[in-house]
Amino acid sequence: MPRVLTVAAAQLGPIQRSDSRAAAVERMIALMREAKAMGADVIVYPEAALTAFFPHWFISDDREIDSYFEREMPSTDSKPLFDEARRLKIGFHLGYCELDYATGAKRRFNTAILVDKQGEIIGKYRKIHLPGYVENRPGAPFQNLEKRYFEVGDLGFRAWRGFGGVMGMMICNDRRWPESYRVLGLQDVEMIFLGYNTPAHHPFTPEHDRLGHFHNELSMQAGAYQNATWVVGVAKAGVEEGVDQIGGSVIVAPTGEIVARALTNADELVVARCDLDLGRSYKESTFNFAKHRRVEHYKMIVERTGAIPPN
Ligand code: ING
Repeated sequence: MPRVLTVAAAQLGPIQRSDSRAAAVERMIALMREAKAMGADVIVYPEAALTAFFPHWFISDDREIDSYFEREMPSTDSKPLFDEARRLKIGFHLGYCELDYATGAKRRFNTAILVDKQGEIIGKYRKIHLPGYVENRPGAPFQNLEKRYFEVGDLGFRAWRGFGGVMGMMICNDRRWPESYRVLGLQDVEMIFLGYNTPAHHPFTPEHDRLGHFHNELSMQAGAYQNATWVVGVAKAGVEEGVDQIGGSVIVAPTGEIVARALTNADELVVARCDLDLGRSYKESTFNFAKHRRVEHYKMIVERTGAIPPN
């Protein structure tokens, strides 16, 4: 019996600072209803889907920074999303900014959760690869202050059983790092959900601008193929607080092929029927890690120690 999951990538257009969380949730619920009508089992929302991507500008006031974070999940504003998902019996992946007090101290994370069709949180991930920098760079047209506003995720890359398969998560810049996929691949992941906020312009390396979409797809197609897993990448797109962000949401098969993609930079649903067994033949042949992968024989020093590998 094939394990086919109908997946809806719910790309969002910009969310401005003046837009309320309630307005963002309303947009997400509209996409959720459309996804359900198309038979979707799970809907995937972007990174930081409840608010504007505030790491793009400098905020000095601590309380103002905290205003972009959720103190609990479901939060008051996101509860309607959980309620509607439960009513429709559809699962979802949601990126949001998390305030955590579990250790007694206040900690801020760039977080994502996976919620099953009963509205229960299956798993949580906190972004590990934080791009950007800590100190404001006033000369730049916009910032990336994720290293200032977030701590490095402390939950690792974990896979969970859900939706009849093995599911994993990562967030945005994580998709550019092969380790993110491989750690999940070593857990036999079959589908990875990720959201992103990716500017079209790179202030400090403008020569990279022309390859933004190529690198977006390359990263996810390589990760999918080399770990025989589905990858669902979902953008927050369009001009958000003056920063033009790429769209390009995609659903990538374990073969590395893009099976569906967004055509706009607005709210847009991208739907595909995903056979969770499609990666099996690769996991049993080309990417049979037990048979072919030889970590103990890799002569290169994994950490950048400057050592020249023996010839
Ligand atoms: N954004 C960007 C991303 O990784 C970036 C930052 C863009 C880094 C391009 C390097 C190159 O897609 C987030 N939020 O990680």
